[in-house]
Order: sequence, then structure tokens, then C-alpha cells
Amino acid sequence: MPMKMGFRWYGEGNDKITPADIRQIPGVSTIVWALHHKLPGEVWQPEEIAAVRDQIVPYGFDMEVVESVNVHDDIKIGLPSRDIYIDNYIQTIRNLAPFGVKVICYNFMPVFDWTRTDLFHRLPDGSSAMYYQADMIKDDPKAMADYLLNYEEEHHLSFPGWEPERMAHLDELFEAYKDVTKEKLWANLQYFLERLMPVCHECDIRMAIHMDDPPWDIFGLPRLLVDEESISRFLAMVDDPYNCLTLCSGSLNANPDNHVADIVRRYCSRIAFAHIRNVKHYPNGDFCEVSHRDCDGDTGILDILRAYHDGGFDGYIRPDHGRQLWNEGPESCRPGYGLYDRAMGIMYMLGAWDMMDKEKKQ
Ligand code: CS2
Ligand code: MN
Repeated sequence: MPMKMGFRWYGEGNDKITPADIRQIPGVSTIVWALHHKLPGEVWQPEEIAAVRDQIVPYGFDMEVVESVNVHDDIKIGLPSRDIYIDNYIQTIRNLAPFGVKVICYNFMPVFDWTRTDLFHRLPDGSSAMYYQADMIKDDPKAMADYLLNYEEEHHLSFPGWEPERMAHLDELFEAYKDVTKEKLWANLQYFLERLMPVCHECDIRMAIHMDDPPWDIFGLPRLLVDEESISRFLAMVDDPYNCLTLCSGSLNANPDNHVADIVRRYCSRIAFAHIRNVKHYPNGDFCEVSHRDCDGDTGILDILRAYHDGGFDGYIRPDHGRQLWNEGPESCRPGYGLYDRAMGIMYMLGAWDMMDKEKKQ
């Protein structure tokens, strides 16, 4: 079975891009979707899932990949109330199964999801992209959170993992995480997954953890999925074919010591979902997201694609963050999730992939 190409879509009324637009990009079979109005811990109801199905399926797409079902903080912190939220998570898995969902992407980052300091950083060619300025992420998370929250408010958006409802309690969240060491967080992740695995088998749904972004501790908060060693630990900790990875090339390679293609070669069979994103590094530790073209960044996109191809990868793949192009801005797209650069990223990936297929047949 060949790999399946996906495209992330935030849903009707929540994304200016439409399934009709996405249909015109060659090769996309899967809409990567979520119920973005749900808070972590809430059960996704069948009628809510059915409403999204009715937006996606008429355009010829399947809905096999969900990104994300977010994990409640109590599960990450390991509070007694975690069991209720794990029960809810299990119910969501059961509710997703009849709709053909095969992969659930999630992350286990404390407090924050991805972190950037500029969402529309101007590039020399006039496009814009997300930027991480290392010296702005120091001791005080407030400034960064304020920047992102103001942005959400101004543009009437809510970013997954940056829900204003959660962020309003930032001090309490930091307080609640203060005794959560890295080892405790690993144990809490294990507890969560061990409860889920039997249901995943029953429902034939793979759990695919996203890499931490960026892959290092920030603001004193521990982060787990940061390099090859931690990936290996994670897969061995719950050694089950339904315990998988969302291998995000850009998240991992934000640390240039991570050689993503090597990691893909080693763990290909446990990668359920591939995110392809290219990153350019600066000597002072800053990094910027760039086009998917190999030579525009440092991530090694072609080597990564070759590693997937050699590994017989038959999971799902999608372009991750792209630049904002041709007047795309806060009014027309979510940062990183414009139409054009991701569409070009798909064509670049398919070009490389088709060529490798052809070479293999010869
Ligand atoms: C995504 C992540 O946009 C992105 O950076 O790759 O936010 C991803 O959706 C989550 O971490 C998965 O839970
Ligand atoms: Mn990603």
C-alpha cells in the first residue's frame, strides 16, 4: 500500500480554505481534521463527528487521521481525576472508530503546544513564516503567551493547545506542574497509554504522539519526545504496534543535532503519521520555517523522503507548516497553514516520491 497524502483542515467556519480548494491539489486523499471547539478532556460526540464527515466525505476525502485529540492537563500531571479524563478519551476513541478513523495524533507537552515568537516573520522574498527567537524564550512565559493570546483575540482565533480558557489560568497551570519532573511525566504518559492500548486494538486506531516543539525544555517545563534516545525509550516503554509516532521533521530538527532521516530509517514501522516541514537555523539559536524545498532549509527533506520510501512507508503524510504567500496573512489563514505553500510542498513531495517509485520499478 502506498503512503497516503493528507492536508490539515480546521473545519467549516474555522478555516478560510475549503475542501473544494483542497480537492484541486493533486494526490490528497485524507483530510486531517479535529473538533476544534472541544476542550481537552471532553468526549467527542457521534453527532459532532458526523457533522464533520458531512463536510469532508462529499468531496471524496476520507477522515482517517485526527489531529489532535488533546490530552487533559490532569492526565499529564497525574492527578487522581486523570481516570475520568482517560475514560473520556477512551469514549472518544470508541466514537471515532465507526467513522473510519485510523490514527489519532496527540502530544504530551506540559502547558504549551508549539512555541514561536513571531507568527508572520517577513522573509526577504516578501513571504512570511513562523520564527523562533531563542533569546525571547527565557524565564518568563507570560510575554510569549500574551503575544499569542492577543493575536488569537485580535483575529478571533483559537489555536489548538493555546485555548484562551486554559491560558487564562497560566499561573495555576505552572503551579500544578511544579512537581512534575521529567520522570513523573514519563510515568504519566505510560499510565495513559497502557489504559488506551486495549481499546486501540479493539477499534484498530493507532495513537501517534507528536514530537515536542521545540524539542527541549522551555520555561522549566520538561519535554519528553525530543531526540532519538527519547523516541526509542517511548516505543520500548509501551511496546505495542498501536503505540506509534507522529514523526514531525521540523519539530525534531529545530535541534540541528537531530538527524531526522536516520530516525525515520530506524523507526519507520512505528511511524503512523509523517509531518514534513523544513527549518532553517541561525548561528544564535534562532530558527525559521521555510519552504519544503530541500535546499531552502537544513532539515534534509529529500533524505527524509528517501528514508520513508526505502522503509516501505504506507502511513499518512502531510505537509506541516508552510510560509504565508501571495498576500496570505492573519485574515486569510492560520499561521503556518496557508493554502499555497502547503500545496507546493505536496507537489514537491509527490515529485520526489513518484521519481523514487519509478526508479524502483526499473
Ligand atoms: C502541529 C502541532 O501545527 C503544528 O505545529 O504540528 O501543533 C500538532 O498539531 C500538535 O502538537 C499535535 O498534538
Ligand atoms: Mn508537526
